[in-house]
Formats: sequence, structure tokens, C-alpha cells
Amino acid sequence: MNLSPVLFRHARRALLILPCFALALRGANPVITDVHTADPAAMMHAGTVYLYTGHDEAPENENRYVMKEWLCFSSTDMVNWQSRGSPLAVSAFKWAKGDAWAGQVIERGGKFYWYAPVSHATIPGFSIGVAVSDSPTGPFKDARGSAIITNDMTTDVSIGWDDIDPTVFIDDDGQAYLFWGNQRCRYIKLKANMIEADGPIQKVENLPGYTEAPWIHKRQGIYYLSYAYGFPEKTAYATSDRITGPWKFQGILTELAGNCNTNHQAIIEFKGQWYFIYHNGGTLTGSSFRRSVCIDLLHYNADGTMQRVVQSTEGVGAAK
Ligand code: FUB
Repeated sequence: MNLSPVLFRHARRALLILPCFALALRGANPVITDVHTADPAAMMHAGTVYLYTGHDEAPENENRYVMKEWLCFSSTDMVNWQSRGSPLAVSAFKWAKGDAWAGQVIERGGKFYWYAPVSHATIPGFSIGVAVSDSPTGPFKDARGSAIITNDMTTDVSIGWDDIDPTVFIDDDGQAYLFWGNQRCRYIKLKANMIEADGPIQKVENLPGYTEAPWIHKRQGIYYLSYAYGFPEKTAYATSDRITGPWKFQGILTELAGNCNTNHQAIIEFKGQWYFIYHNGGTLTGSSFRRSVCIDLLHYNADGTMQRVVQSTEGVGAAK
């Protein structure tokens, strides 16, 4: 085994550490290296960023997802991350049988709602559950006792994994939306209680190359819908002046992730800087099924379009 990349990484991190505070001034990608993390979602709350990830547990050389739980990390500078353990596992959803795939957490009214795709035990295919907690670090419990979305609600796509990758967004008028989907992007309005649909499932049109992993964010009146594009996956995005569309395709946001056939992004603003959070297979033991979360900067053009994200080894500097 060639240990020189490991030694180089530790030496580089050590050089960047301020001894008196033991805080790194600059990150390095991947940002978490002691466990395999995938499918990042992030949320800012009370001056802290909470990073929620899937936990890739596939043995080396095994080419399938082994994902039983989600993980949480927190940071006040986007560089120094503290593990908050696993606040949610598939076992929290009694009606589910496996597969802790990509979810997202959002706060409303002092409660934290975690939208999570899992394989349903009795309805074939993936479903989306909602867990709730009084704290961003959990513990989270099943908020409904049943899935909010099941595969039999979306019969126009005949695969069993089209109802995955939920992303949730609360607009300025207080209306919450749940977007999700593989092959087809869909959305529903959510009731104020965040655990029930408020109206029928809608389809999102005009997302060329759409595979999965939608993420909605808003900046200066523009809605952005970024998503995994093609396969292996790049990230592309579309914009609109309404969350319900029509969406205008804006092209590729970032290229293929290293050593990994998927990508999955979260986009947040923190302390005046925008961040692109994603995963790759970039550790010594990495692969498409042993992924690791990375963070790079995201910049906008004057017309509101996003500049292509450069996936870097160096990562980001500490946010002040
Ligand atoms: O982690 C399992 C699946 O791989 C996610 O749901 C997709 O977004 C892709 O990253």
C-alpha cells in the first residue's frame, strides 16, 4: 500500500493548524476522512452549519450501496467539522426496510424536519419519510408513521428508485415545497405542518439530462434548481423567477466527481459566501460506493448565473 498520499494529507493539515486554538485555517477535500460520507445536505441555524450526509458502509471492492443511517456534522467556519453522530437511521421508520439514501433537513417553527428516502417494506420501491426533532442534531423520530410519498403514487416512471432524493424549500411567503425524483423531477406543496402534501404531485419540465439530486435555492429573487446531470453524473442547473417554473436550463455547474459515478450537491450561503457541497470517491479507499463529502466555493456572475464550480484539493478557507 502506498502511504505517501496519507502522510502528505496529514502533514499539510498539520501545517495549516494554528497550535494555540487547534483550529485549521483552511480545509482540504474531502472534508471528512474518517468515515465515508455521501449525498450532503446542509442547513444554517443560529450561526452554525449542520451538514447531513449518508453513511457509505460498503466493504472495499463491493459495488453496491450499503447505507443504513445518516450522519450529522457541525461547523462554525466550514473548515473545522465536529461529528454529531447518527441522529437518524432507517430503523426509525418502522414501515421501511433499508437504504438510507439522500435526504435534507430544514427548520420550521423551532422544529427540524428530515425528509429521507428509504426502501419501503411493503410497497415495492423507494418512499420518502419525514422525521422530526426539536434539535438539529436530533434525536429524530418518524413524524407520520407512514411515508409521505410512495412509489405507487408515481406510476409514469416504471423503476423502483424514482421517488428518491427529496429536497425541501420554504419560500419567502412561508409556502413549503418538497421536490424529489430520479429520471423525473417532481414536487408537491407541503402544508404548514410540513408532514402532509397540500395538493397533487406536479412534474418539473425542461431539465435536460435530469438524473436525480434536485436542490433548490434562491438568491436575489432568482430560484435555482440544480441537479445531477447524465450518468456518470455532472451537476447542471436551471433558473426561474417562480418556484413553480417555467425553468430555463443554464448548463453545467460542475464536472464529473473524481472516482465516483454519482454526484450530489447542496448549495448554501454562510457568512456572506456561497458554498457548493458535493461528494467524490477521493479517499485512498474511495469509490462510487465509498464516497466522501467535499466543499468548494460558488461564485455568481453579475446576471445571476452561476460560475462553473472548480472541484479542488485545497478546499475552502475558514469563514469569518
Ligand atoms: O446515495 C444513494 C444515491 O446515490 C442517492 O440517492 C443519489 O443522489 C446518488 O448520490
